[in-house]
Amino acid sequence: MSDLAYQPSMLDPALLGHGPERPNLGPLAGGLRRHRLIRGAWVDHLPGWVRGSDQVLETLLRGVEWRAERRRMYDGEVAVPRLLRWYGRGEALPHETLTEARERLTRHYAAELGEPFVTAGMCLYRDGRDSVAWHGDTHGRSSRIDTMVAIVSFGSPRALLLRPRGGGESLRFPLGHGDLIVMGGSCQRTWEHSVPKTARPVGPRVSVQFRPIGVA
Ligand SMILES: O=C(O)CCC(=O)C(=O)O
Repeated sequence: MSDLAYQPSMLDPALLGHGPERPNLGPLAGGLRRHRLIRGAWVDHLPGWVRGSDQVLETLLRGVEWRAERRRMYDGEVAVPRLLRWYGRGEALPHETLTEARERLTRHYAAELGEPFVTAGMCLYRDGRDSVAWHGDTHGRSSRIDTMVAIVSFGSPRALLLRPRGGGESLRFPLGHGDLIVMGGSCQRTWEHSVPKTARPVGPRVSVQFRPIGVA
């Protein structure tokens, strides 16, 4: 994947020589800001949760077996506009910071979620032409119950948009290198989210989505 050049952030403290050398996670409590949405949905947002994230991104770009998928559309088939990799229960994640992130999220949300984050879905947006269309994650239990999907973003900033199902004004969350966003409550059933294409010249972005088992 040599064409996926990512320009390391010159603001990354690890590169300025006075910050952490290794990736590490900031505190969740006190840092997360909750946005309460209509219909029992909410979004927690914490920019810059993963510090020193260049190393994680490098591992994700070079070390993950990314898969191109195709899906049926009308009477033909189209390429899914992003690359994908799914890590199921018990499968080792490609970087220890991701394993730690999943554990920290599980601990932080234990009382509210009542079960651990288990799976990690990953998407690689190679450039601004890659995207994900409006949808909710309603393929599993999330079609019936309140749950959470926690997303950690690495690489070029992209916007995650949210809008109420059936119409309404959309909200925009800019997701930058090392940022965390958690969609909770009824969000997957009552709202939809998307990452639109952009004409801006953006580099690669990897989204890591942690979900409880049976949520997809
Ligand atoms: O890129 C993202 O952060 C969102 C990915 C997403 O919505 C999905 O894979 O269901």
